[in-house]
Amino acid sequence: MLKFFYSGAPNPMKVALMLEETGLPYEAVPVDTRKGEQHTPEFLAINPNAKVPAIVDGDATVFDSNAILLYLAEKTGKFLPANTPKLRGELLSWLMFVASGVGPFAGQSVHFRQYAPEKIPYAINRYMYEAQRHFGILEARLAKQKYMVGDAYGIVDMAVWGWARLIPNALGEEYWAKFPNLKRLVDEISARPAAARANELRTKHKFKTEFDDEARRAMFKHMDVKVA
Ligand SMILES: N[C@@H](CCC(=O)N[C@@H](CS)C(=O)NCC(=O)O)C(=O)O
Repeated sequence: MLKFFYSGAPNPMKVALMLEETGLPYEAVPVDTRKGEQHTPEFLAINPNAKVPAIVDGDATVFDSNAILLYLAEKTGKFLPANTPKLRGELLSWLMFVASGVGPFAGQSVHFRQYAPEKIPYAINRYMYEAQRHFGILEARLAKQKYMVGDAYGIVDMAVWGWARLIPNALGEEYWAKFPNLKRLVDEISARPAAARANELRTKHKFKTEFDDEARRAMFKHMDVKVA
């Protein structure tokens, strides 16, 4: 059976949503990143980048959330647009845009706003600006069409859901007002039974909730190493 290595964080949750949407049977394997379980040799053999999510499906190992979304969509033939060059081009562009832009900038915005030991105005301003700029590009797209690619709900919408629902953490609660179409999409997806099941999954395993020294050492390794 397909194994899904996960935690309750945004990138694994997109994959949980997709697994629940497809109905594929899977075994959820918790990786408690606040306890450092992402750094074990067994997990590094699955994802050398020491992050969740990852999946093992027979002899296929896939890491990085949007790569997994595409793999599962191709495996099942579900949640993909029609296979025309135009829509395929849009699918790949938006999937990579969410992976390389939206996720990292929103993630850094959360980091500098909430976790960095010092509040550095330059860093907070840069990442909030970039996170807003990226969400604004999604918002403009969704003002023109209901879903991100083509005319049906698909894997790019799931990728967007993973991060856009964290807008209150990445930017602040009041920012929803700037992104009404993103909010519409997030609300629509969150109301789906598959999203409810994906959210429920994290309650099935007891992940560490404290963000203490052990968690900081496991997730912010740069704090112990001086490179600059
Ligand atoms: N590009 C990767 C990023 C994965 C990622 O950053 N995962 C976070 C959770 S959302 C994680 O595992 N953090 C633990 C750590 O950084 O040690 C993806 O899209 O899957």
